[in-house]
Amino acid sequence: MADFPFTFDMPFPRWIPTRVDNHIIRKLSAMRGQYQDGHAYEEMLKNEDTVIYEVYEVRRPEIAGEFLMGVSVVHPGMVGAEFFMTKGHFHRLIDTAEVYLCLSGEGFMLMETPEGDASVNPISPGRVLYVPPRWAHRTVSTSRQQDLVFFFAYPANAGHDYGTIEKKGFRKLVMEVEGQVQVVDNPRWEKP
Ligand code: M6P
Ligand code: ZN
Repeated sequence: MADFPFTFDMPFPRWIPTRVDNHIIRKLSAMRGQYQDGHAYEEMLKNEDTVIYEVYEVRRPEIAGEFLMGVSVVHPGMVGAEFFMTKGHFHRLIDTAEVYLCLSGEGFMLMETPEGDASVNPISPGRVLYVPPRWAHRTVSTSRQQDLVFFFAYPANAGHDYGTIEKKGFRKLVMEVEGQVQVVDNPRWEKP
């Protein structure tokens, strides 16, 4: 049976799709080892397993030719001096790209390749960001009050590879330094 075209809406101001097949809720406990300040992380977790981000997926069969889509919401907050962020991943099929459209909030997309290239792009409402094949990607929410919300689409057979990132994190961190949002080098990546 052939698939029929379909539509869904992302109503302002929350942008949550009217069609959601899977709702992922990622809490602090799923992020162990990712934040630089391990002490701040453990103290925060003792108090509450805070929701860091949520993904509203519009699922499709995980086969070549299909797209997976959805809306991600990264809540405002910090672990120590580091802003809330997604786990981040390479695609298991590393030669696959992804497209993002920022809908509200503000933040950064951290990206890097296995070869050591790194790119940090600010994102704000209306901005489209293209993640080319081979670039790992992580979103960071830097607003004090607002959720960072964005639409995404990527090949349905791409898959996620979290293991590589879990070892050392991304090469760059987004921190608050002297009251300012700053992108700094991750000390876990030694200098060349
Ligand atoms: C984006 C997309 C999703 C991803 C989500 C959360 O919305 O890239 O594929 O699942 O961010 O990021 P992560 O999977 O790294 O936790
Ligand atoms: Zn991806």
